[in-house]
Amino acid sequence: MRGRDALYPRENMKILVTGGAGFIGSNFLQIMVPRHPEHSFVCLDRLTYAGNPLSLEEIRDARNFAFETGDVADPATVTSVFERHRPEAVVHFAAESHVDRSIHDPAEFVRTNVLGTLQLLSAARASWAPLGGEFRRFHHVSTDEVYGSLHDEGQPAFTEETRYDPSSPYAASKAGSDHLVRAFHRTYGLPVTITNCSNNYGPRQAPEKLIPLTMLRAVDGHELPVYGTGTNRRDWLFVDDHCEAVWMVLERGAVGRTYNVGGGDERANIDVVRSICVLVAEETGKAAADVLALIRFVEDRPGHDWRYAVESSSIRRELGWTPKSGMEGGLRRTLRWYLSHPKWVESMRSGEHRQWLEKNYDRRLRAAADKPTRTDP
Ligand code: NAD
Ligand code: TDX
Repeated sequence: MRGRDALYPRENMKILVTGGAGFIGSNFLQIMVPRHPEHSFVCLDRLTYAGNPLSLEEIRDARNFAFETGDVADPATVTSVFERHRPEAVVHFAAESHVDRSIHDPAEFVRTNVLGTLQLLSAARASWAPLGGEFRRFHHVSTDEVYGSLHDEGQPAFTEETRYDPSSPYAASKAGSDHLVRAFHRTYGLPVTITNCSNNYGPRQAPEKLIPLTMLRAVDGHELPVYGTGTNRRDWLFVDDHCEAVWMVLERGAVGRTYNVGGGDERANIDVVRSICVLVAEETGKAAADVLALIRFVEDRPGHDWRYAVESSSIRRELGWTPKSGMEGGLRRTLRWYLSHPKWVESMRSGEHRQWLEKNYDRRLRAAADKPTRTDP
């Protein structure tokens, strides 16, 4: 389906991908750079604790790929990237993305997520306005967390019409960025699209998010922190399925539209953690009971959203997207990737990561040690 709004027939698009050294951005580039030799890709990334050049090793020397180190919130950097590379499309992944860090340092989230998005929108507007915006696209990658929390299991999943009600500073900053993207479309006619996706997992995710944190600590025999009672629920999607959704929307999504993207695989955190324990035991030869015994229920995340579930019928119906990976296979693939990339793991777990573990977990784990161990919520 190549409608009036289609990105093509442009054959040689220059696509600016922000945050491409992070989890989802690097998986996106690893898929799209070799698949689309007719396009060229420029990655702009500040290489924070979440970004890693090793995540782009396989495509580093590709003819249709270039890398720029820089801050999306710095106007001079963004202007210079637009002037030198003249991108015709932007896929905006760059963000401070960790809810727990946003609780400790909300200002950095507003700077990168709100002001960074504003700088990119302004640069795209300035660069594309004289060309009328035809065949230009600004795709903004956002989250289901903008909708806040569902409160019981019977409540219908988030749709594109659900009212924004963000809980954490992270979610509030992403909500702010979504509003700016829509405002640039309504006010200046910038050709934008947005996706709001549920929780991703897969290779190259920074080891402070639940799934890689649990996998790597279980392999090392360290305690596994589960917030509260572990009954909070998330809707999980394998990262490649998210990347395909973003590409479909970039290519064929209607201008001005938002598409929700969800895995439709909703699980309680404690069930995810237990599945990982069993998987780690299978893949490493440990006894499952020993790995499961590492679980600790620790002090809850403040403002912890209870349940996310995303209704993705628009993107399924209109663009034909459907997730391909089931969670059991996806988790095993993910664990095997971490086990076979020790250099990457080591580079992500250096100094800064250790400080984060101390700051977020030491007190919680000490308090949990004073209570009798529980294996059930
Ligand atoms: P990530 O934290 O793994 O990666 C973020 C990347 O952005 C890193 O490479 C980092 O170096 C870069 N970055 C941070 N600040 C920057 C700045 N000021 N300038 C330039 N680069 C900067 O994040 P992720 O999990 O890959 O998420 C990517 C996007 O997808 C985010 O916008 C996030 O809100 C959204 N999202 C993530 C999930 C998920 O489950 N991870 C789900 C839905 C939506
Ligand atoms: O140590 C932990 N223990 C724990 O119980 C951590 C790190 C998390 N959790 C819980 C909190 C959440 O209910 O696990 C769940 C998943 O936590 P995260 O991996 O931190 O993800 P979440 O907070 O759900 O946010 C993620 O999905 C939406 C991404 O980090 C966001 O960028 C995305 O927008």
